[in-house]
Amino acid sequence: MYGLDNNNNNNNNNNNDNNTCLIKIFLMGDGDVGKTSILKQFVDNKFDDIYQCVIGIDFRYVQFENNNQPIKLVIWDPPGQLRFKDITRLYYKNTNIVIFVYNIADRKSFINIIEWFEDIENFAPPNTYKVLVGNKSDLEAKRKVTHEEGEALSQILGINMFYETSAKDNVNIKEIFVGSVMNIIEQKDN
Ligand SMILES: Nc1nc2c(ncn2[C@@H]2O[C@H](COP(=O)(O)OP(=O)(O)OP(=O)(O)O)[C@@H](O)[C@H]2O)c(=O)[nH]1
Ligand SMILES: [Mg+2]
Repeated sequence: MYGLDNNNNNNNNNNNDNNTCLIKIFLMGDGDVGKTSILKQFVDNKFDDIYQCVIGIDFRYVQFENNNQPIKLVIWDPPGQLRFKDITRLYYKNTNIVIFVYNIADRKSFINIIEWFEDIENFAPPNTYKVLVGNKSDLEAKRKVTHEEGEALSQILGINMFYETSAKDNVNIKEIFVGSVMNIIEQKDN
């Protein structure tokens, strides 16, 4: 399930442990929704108010253990402006998990999830595990998308998991990564 392999480390790391499970995760969504902030909060436990424009596709490695099984995540973070470009499609061609991110205070970013989703349906493996994330949940006063709408969209699209998060306040950030990874590992073991 979900295209998971053991022992498929590439040459970008020095980890030669054959038992390591490598999981590829791809963040996706409009510019300014908070993809880089979510990744930074997860990996570094930090949040910046200042928006830093990233030109290329960035990635981070995270390693942890589950029942003595080393798990390595490689998380790809493309800028939203690289929308539907062949270059980004190359990265999600062999992804295990896609995290679709919108901003709960920006309705357009929510509507655009449908287009991001269609691109994944067309170019990613059919068994890709999908997560929908409504970020910036701390901006309650500026909310333009209800929690129910997020949940409904995830059901309509057949998305596996839905969360509202705040990269700023560190709400549900660990859950989206660890929760989805644990789910695909359980599926694999069954
Ligand atoms: N209030 C609030 N602001 C956030 C949150 N997450 C990100 N931001 C802010 O939103 C802006 C954009 O965040 P980024 O993480 O750079 O957004 P992005 O999706 O990576 O944008 P691109 O790389 O252009 O696609 C920054 O000013 C962040 O500080 C959040 O949870 N709450
Ligand atoms: Mg970014």
